[in-house]
Amino acid sequence: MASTNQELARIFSEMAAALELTGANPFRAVSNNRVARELRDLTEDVGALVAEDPETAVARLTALPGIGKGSAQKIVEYVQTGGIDEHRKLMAKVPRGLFEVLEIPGIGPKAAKAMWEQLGIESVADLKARLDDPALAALPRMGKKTVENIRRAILFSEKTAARVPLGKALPLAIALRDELAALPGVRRLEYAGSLRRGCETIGDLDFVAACDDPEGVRRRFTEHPSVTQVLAHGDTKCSVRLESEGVAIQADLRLVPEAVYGAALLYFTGSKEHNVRLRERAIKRGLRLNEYGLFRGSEERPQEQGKKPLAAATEEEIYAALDLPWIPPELREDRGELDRPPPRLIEVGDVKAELHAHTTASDGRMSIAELAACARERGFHTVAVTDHSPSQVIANGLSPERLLDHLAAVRAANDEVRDVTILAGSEVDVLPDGRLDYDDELLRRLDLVVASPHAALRQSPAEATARLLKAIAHPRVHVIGHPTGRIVGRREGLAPDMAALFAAAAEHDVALEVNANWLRLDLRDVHVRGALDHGCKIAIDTDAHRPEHFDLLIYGVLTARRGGLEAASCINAWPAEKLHAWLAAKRDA
Ligand code: DGT
Ligand code: CA
Ligand code: CA
Ligand code: ZN
Repeated sequence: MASTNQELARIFSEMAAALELTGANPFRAVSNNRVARELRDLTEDVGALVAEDPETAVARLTALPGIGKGSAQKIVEYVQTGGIDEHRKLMAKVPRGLFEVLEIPGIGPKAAKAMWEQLGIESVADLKARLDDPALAALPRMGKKTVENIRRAILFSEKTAARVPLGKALPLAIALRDELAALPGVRRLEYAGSLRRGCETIGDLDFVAACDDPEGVRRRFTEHPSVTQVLAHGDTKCSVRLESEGVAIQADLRLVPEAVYGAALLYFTGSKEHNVRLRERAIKRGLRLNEYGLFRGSEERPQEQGKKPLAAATEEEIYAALDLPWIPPELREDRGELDRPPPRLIEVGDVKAELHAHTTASDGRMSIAELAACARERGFHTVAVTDHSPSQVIANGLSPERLLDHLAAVRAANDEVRDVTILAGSEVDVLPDGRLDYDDELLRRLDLVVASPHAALRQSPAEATARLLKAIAHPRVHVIGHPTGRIVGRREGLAPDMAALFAAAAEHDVALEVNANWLRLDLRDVHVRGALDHGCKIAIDTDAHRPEHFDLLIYGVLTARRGGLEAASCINAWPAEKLHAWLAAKRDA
């Protein structure tokens, strides 16, 4: 919960590791780890607790099962002085890099200690350099096979230093899920975790399954062609590393009885913070919630006492027993989702228009007719041609003359088709000072203006705010495209005063885009929430340059769902008449 707790948890974990590496009494390491775990799960902020009254805080902390007087006093010391003396002393004894060595799967404290003391290995880089040294394999409990596993683990961690983007993780997980779900005897099987919540990046994949033949599913999972290493192969949990089409990611599979599938799915979907809220709510009702179900009473592990849960088979019945409606996974982030009825979130099937797409006139690969065919295939009533403006030189942006010709071509193509309306629009650059890249006379001739920032994405927040406010206030602008210009995990983009943008967009009746390309997801989830709180309209567009880009829609929809978007606030989900009337009103104003 509060970051002081997490920071302290990290410090106690570090002390535990350092104690092990220096060969201290093992019980001291164990007890520090227990404190770390307590702190991680604690819902009260220890910072506030200590600030209020240190003595009460010590009493409160020592009442917790894993925290003794000494540890409680260290917690107070940290809050009052910003550090813990013992931690500083321990850290001075152990090289920093050894903690990273400990992170490598398969290397425990004893092994790391031996590498350090006997071979002088102080970092992952040192270890990498010694992988072929027979002295490494000759260390106690090491051996050639372990060294090979370490080598693979190091290579893998280099590949997965970054989290995997949603757009790479989802297709992989869907393929694996569908393959496993088709095995005989599988009753329920779904991906859970951050992926089910639609997060923009994914740490690892989590699957939950209930089946009659667990061994068959376990085998297919651990022997899957994309598996490069099996990390765990137990009765109820298997972990593997997968590599497929340039994606490297860990995947966990949990096998549970069908009767508790809902409880397991709920638990492993998370988020952790949402789960904490649910458990608190259960406790207030004299109940206990864990991955085996919702139980009466307050015992630690009621399932081990042979107790029958009140609810466990489905998520719906667990929420219902907590007097809650089922909450869509995308909202399970402890952002107030328990305190208001969940909205009817937008779905891919609600989207009936693509309002940001490129043709061969600028940097797209589709003709106008091909673009229209893609829209028709998806049952859309409208598609907008929005090629780039002149400033986008590399993207072959259209000069005013070329734009006029292009508009005529789009209108001619529109006259040829019956079932889809092809709108003549433009993706106009918002120049660094907020002016648009075409003059007002030309903009007036367009059915739709998407105004997007592409260059000067490192300007100051104040400049970015002024720039985007100016574009929003322009009377011809319908949509602000990818408002910040960020690229997930690679480019931060603009950092304008978002609340000011939302207020202005609501005032000027300008829609803000969720660009569905998984590299962008811009607006991001929390921005969507902020925009909706201000009464803004949202557009979800794929920014298609090729036919297959229409399939990116799901990522924009997931992001918008995380922000709480309902179909009514999404202009792409409006009926044709409503959308066309809204667009025309700006042009005719
Ligand atoms: P990721 O993998 O980093 O993208 O994020 P998640 O949310 O998938 O996290 P992960 O894979 O560590 O765990 C999956 C879910 O399992 C998580 O969202 C909630 C649940 N979970 C895991 N560990 C804990 C825990 O220590 N406490 C609680 N309450 N829930 C946990
Ligand atoms: Ca995960
Ligand atoms: Ca996991
Ligand atoms: Zn574009």
